[in-house]
Amino acid sequence: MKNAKNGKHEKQKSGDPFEPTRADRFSFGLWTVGNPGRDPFGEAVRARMEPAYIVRKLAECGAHGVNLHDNDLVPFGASAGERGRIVGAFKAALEDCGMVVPMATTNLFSHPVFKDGAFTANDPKVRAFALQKSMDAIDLGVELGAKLYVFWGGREGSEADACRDPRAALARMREALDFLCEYVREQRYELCFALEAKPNEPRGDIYLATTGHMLHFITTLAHPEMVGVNPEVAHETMAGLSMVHGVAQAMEAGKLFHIDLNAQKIGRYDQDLRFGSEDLKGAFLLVRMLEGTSGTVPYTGPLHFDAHAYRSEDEQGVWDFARGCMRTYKILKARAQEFDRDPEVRGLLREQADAELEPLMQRYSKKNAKALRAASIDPDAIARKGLGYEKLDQLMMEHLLGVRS
Ligand code: GLT
Ligand code: MN
Ligand code: MN
Repeated sequence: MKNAKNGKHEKQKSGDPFEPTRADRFSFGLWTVGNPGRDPFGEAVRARMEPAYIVRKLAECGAHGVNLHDNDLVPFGASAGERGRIVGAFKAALEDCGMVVPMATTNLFSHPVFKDGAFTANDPKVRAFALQKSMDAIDLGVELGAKLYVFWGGREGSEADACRDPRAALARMREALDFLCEYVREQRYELCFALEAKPNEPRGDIYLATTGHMLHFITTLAHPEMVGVNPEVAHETMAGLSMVHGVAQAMEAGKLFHIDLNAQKIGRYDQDLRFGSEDLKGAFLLVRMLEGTSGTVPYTGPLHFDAHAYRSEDEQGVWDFARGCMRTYKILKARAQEFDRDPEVRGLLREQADAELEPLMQRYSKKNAKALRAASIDPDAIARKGLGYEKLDQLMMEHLLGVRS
């Protein structure tokens, strides 16, 4: 519905506390709600939607942002004239709906030229083409107002591992990112990079398989301050890892620049399911940490849903899916707030303190080491004491199941 004062599309206030608003910073990719349901075994089940239409529908659902790959908007090989027309129409739609583009990225995986990777391909012409395409896509992202730029190296991997030493792949990846950081600096763009890991699919193995690998790799770059991570629930779960622990490490390092929220069953292909629809406990703990409801510093960046509707759905199912992602996030946030306010939970979580021992462990000195050695500690007495984690976890379950608030 159009606001009479500013003429922009706006959602009506419903009084429903879980209804998403612009202030929630929720975003979707054009490729997410626009996913036509094609998979390796079957054709598309939904028609293509125009980017401007997606923007309008996402705004109606309460999202504040829309993200894109270069070719989600401008077709591969489009002329300068076509690009200008398409980008102009898209900007007008954004303006009309009061929507923003928080993040942009490059499609370095669909065209067959990238069959051996992009930045890590053995053919220098492919690597050069990937850099050309990335510089153009960065210009596009900045033109649309993006402050973050994601690199997901979907094709940067191998099946026949003898084709290249993985160390050469890492060196090429570093060279490409250093090159693009310099490009951004020279253009004076206000843009940071976020690296997204995935262990496999579409390649047998993808280099830099997890958020942890990425965090170390960033320290080897020429401009580590410009580069952070974009962890995805599905990808960390595919690797059999805890998303919450990976995100915690990224937050602690000041490197959580962006996040891809979705859901995933362990041991499956990349499912990109509606946020919270699998592993509800993991989703709860993730939202609790992002929101800092236990008193820690919250994440304040974009909350991006990198997911898509089931293949069983028509267009209505796509918008049900989008609303579902956002509502579940907000419901989990409310549950996490209640959980961390619960006196019984607080009692169980009360930090154990030891005024004598803790100062001795904070920093090594000969004196501290001597005093620590002399301290009397009874390991058997400590071992006999239960920690109450069964009770704590059950309390969390009951908050989650809505019987305790
Ligand atoms: C692709 C992938 C996602 C990435 C996107 C960014 S594209 O859909 O599966 O995980 O985040 O390139
Ligand atoms: Mn995924
Ligand atoms: Mn992703």
